Amino acid sequence: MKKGFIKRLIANQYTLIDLETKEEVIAFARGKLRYMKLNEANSFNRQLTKRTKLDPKIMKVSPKVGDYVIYDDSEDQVLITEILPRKNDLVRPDVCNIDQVLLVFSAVNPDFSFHLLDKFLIILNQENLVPVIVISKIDLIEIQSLEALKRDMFYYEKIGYKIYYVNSKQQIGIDVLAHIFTDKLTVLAGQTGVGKSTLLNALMPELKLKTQEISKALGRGKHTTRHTELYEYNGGYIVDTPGFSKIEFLIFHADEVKTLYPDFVELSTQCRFKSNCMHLNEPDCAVKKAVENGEILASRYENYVQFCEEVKNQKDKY
Ligand SMILES: Nc1nc2c(ncn2[C@@H]2O[C@H](COP(=O)(O)OP(=O)(O)O)[C@@H](O)[C@H]2O)c(=O)[nH]1
Ligand SMILES: [Mg+2]
Ligand SMILES: [Zn+2]
Repeated sequence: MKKGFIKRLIANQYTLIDLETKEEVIAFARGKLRYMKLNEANSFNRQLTKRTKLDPKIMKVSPKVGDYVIYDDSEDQVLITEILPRKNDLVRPDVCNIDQVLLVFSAVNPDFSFHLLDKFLIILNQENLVPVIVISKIDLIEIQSLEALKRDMFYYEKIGYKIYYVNSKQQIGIDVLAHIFTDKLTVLAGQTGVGKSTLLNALMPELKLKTQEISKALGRGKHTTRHTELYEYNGGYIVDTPGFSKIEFLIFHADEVKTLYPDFVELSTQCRFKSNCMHLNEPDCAVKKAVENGEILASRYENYVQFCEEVKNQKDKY
């Protein structure tokens, strides 16, 4: 029984890395669908169960980039025979087993938004994805404004998030970022124009060439050909296409929001109503107290209240 890791998919052809020999193997999947156990109630799972009547624990899916698979090379054509359980799963990009998401925000142009940051953090938390926050274009912001931003961002550092500041154009802050990719599969995310491509090029100057070669090799059909690829970088992998281009909640109940704010969860043991406290209008709420005395960033709480509203209002849509 040989195990491999899928690093590339072009049309129906998979490139595996054998886990033992580290050699590349070209493989195919017999038929289109495979069985897989989904162990978590993530949104991917919810989407599938909405559409199908199958047991959500056993689904038919195709292998995809990021999968660990069992393959059979006893015949001429190497076949993928089984997909090992996934720890998480994305549709755009079509990649699974992601270790971290590089959340890119620009300091300006577009302006930094705490609302967007908190929203991304909720969604990633819900999908069991670990964020690393990168703030780009620090060369375009006044020094005082940058210091004010860093002061606010210190709150996020305190509650456990990693934050990096870069100027990708002049390669500033890139060196310290480089080590975070080792042994990990990383996806980039962030609004258009925040500097994701520029950051990737700063990390991998050879990348531009590579993407050009690939589109040439794929020719005109590139828009219709399925193509997902991982780039090797510093002992890890980076996904070639950014994710979360359209970010929307897949939260159906307002009381789920509080479970996705780890800082609030920790404090809720001190709320009168413990984990039942919504931190909105309840008496003796430790979260509201912490907001009042400045221990919780005011914008973080304001966004929380807004998200609860948003989730309540979207109910009509479903
Ligand atoms: N001054 C400055 N400009 C940047 C930086 N990062 C990106 N840009 C510029 O911002 C614009 C959008 O960057 P791009 O990488 O295409 O953003 P993407 O849409 O997230 O991929 C481009 O004009 C970049 O040159 C940075 O750190 N400093
Ligand atoms: Mg881009
Ligand atoms: Zn509370």
